[in-house]
Amino acid sequence: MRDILELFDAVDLMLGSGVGVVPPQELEMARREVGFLRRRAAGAGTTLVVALAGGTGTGKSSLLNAIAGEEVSSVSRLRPHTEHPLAWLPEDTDSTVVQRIDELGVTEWRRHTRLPGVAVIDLPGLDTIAHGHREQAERLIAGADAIVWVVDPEKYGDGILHDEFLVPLVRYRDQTAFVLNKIDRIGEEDVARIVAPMREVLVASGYEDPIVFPLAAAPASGQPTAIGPLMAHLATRLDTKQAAYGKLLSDIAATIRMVGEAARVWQGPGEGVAERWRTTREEALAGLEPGVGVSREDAICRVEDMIAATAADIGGHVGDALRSSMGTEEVENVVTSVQQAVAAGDLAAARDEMEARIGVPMREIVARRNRFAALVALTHVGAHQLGHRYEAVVR
Ligand SMILES: Nc1nc2c(ncn2[C@@H]2O[C@H](COP(=O)(O)OP(=O)(O)OP(=O)(O)O)[C@@H](O)[C@H]2O)c(=O)[nH]1
Ligand SMILES: [Mg+2]
Repeated sequence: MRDILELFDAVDLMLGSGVGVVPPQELEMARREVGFLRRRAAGAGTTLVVALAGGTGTGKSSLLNAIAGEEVSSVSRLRPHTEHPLAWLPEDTDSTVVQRIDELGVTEWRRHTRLPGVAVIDLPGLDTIAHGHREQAERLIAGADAIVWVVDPEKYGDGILHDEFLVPLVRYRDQTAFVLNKIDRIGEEDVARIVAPMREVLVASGYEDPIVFPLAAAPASGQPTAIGPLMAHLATRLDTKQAAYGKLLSDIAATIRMVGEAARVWQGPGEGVAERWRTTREEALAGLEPGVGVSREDAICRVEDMIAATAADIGGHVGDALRSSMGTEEVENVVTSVQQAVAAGDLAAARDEMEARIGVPMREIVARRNRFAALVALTHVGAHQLGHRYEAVVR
């Protein structure tokens, strides 16, 4: 794959060939997701969209204000406070990025010239929001290029936030940074005492080498403390294109894996299907020869068993399709007709008929599935290849 548009075209082709292979609901979901990712790709690499996420009251809005150097987001001692996401965008933000944020349902905007190329979205606390809003917050996190996860000395070990958000978001680990806020409330040695176990938990959950910025966005007195390293990380260390493409490609790869799993392409029949059919066909034909003494029922059973075994190997949607397209009645009809040809001494015609009515359609179903599996593998590899091009790790 040479560029991301070529990858999207290949993914579209793969999804197109997934009809009848992937359950319709999953296929539709993947189509929608890929459409969204395509639009996201249009502006990727121009503005870094950073989502501020974390529990309520950890100081996300305060952090945005500290980054902005002025009050752009309302802060309160009362919990929960921020109800709707707020976007802080560079004046010259690419229109496709504006459209992407708009599409994610963000209605509150502030413009800035302070940190060129960086947009920040302040989210409501993830542990307090109602179901519909939670979905929106999840989509904003998924739709951002990078995530800054904010904790405070009280909330750094929240098990629910960890299990429900940090664990599933681990594939964005290269685009995620952590902030331990409110360090003015604790002593310097306590900072290390919190950061060390916090990093350990994150490493255990797959965040290989988590970056943690201890700071105070809104200390009880004075100016924000130790905000510089985070600002520098956003402005320079987090390469916009690399972060954007890394996350985008990880999302594409995840969607490809999702449809692949829905179609069960990772397991399934290998080359054995053709061989198994040939053996079954010949045994059934031999059994139908007059005088052999093997009953017609036996031939039906053999064919049915073979179809059932192949359908079970394939599993899922395609397995069901195979089973229903070759039910007992169809097998009985074929065997009856084949038996007549065998009785008339025309073994070649009998074999042809078995081929035409069972072998060929069955192999077609399997081939359709295998073609789809190949496209899944091809696009998945393509996403990783492109990751190399952009020097981004695709998870
Ligand atoms: N001491 C201290 N207090 C802070 C700091 N940062 C934020 N706070 C206070 O923590 C409280 C919550 O801050 P917010 O910024 O509203 O928190 P939030 O994460 O946006 O909360 P939600 O909008 O409810 O999700 C406020 O009373 C802030 O003044 C800090 O660095 N030090
Ligand atoms: Mg807030």
